[in-house]
Amino acid sequence: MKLSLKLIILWGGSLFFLIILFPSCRSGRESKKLSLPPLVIDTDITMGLENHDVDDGLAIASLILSEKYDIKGITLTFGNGTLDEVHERAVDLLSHLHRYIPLYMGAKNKFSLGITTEAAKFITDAVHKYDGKLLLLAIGPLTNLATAYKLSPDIAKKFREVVIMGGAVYQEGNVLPYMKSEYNFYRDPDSAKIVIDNFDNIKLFPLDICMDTIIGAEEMDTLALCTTSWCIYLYKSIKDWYDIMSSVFGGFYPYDLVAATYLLDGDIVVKKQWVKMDVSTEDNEYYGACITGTGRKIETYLDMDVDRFKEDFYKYLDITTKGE
Ligand SMILES: [Ca+2]
Repeated sequence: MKLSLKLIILWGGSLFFLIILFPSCRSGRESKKLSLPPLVIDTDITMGLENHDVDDGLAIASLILSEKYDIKGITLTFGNGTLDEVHERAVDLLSHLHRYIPLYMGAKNKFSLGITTEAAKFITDAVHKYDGKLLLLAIGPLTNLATAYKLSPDIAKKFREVVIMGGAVYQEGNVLPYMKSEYNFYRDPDSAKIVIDNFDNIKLFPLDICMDTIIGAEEMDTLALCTTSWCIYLYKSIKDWYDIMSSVFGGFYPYDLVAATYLLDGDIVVKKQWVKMDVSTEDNEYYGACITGTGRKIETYLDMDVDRFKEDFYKYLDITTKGE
């Protein structure tokens, strides 16, 4: 918490400096921001941390670089790493993108459900402030969102969209040994169940669509040819994970980036379905699994246009080799 506050104060200072020096920039940028849809990102980013997944970093970067949303805050959760690791990685990414977005510390583990954190508080406040207009992209365990719901149950009906990467509906999961559950839901099934049972306007991106393609050798080779400082940082941040995953899968699955790309280009989706769904909290091989045929109908995204997704990958992550 201290670090994020410090950063906010530091960047707040820089922002003040820029506003004083460049008042014309302020008016242009602020008027543009006013017309953009407000978005909160709830994440367990670990991009750049050795042997850790990179998809949250790609998701956040694409949303920032697109400038299609007014990102009001990023709420942090345990998941791919510890909360402190996640915070450190979020600070690192924002520093490299030279962007100021407030960070809010959230759940340390699944037992944080129901314990008020600055993340849960921020989510409830933001939903009330932007009543009916706020979008949320949830790309980690759902503890922060479920805790926000416990603080203020009315928020469940007040989002414009709650875009979630989580669950495995018609295909096997990605958690050993049973492969019934998907990782985000598995890390906190109670919270996933609260969200699936209660929130309106959910757009669910399960493994069914998020594993339609991989980021493989072609994408890495193209990224390596891009020589902007951003591309160099990005390549360095994801190479280690690519090397680990490519030996098994030929690349890494872009999971969270798929959900983020939907927010930038809804046409990547070619198949969706309303699926009756419950989340199992039973302490057996179905722990955290999606159980279909029971529960509420959830708008579930199942297949993507892979070529279009790959085009968006380069476009929204500013990967260009033009003129070189
Ligand atoms: Ca994630």
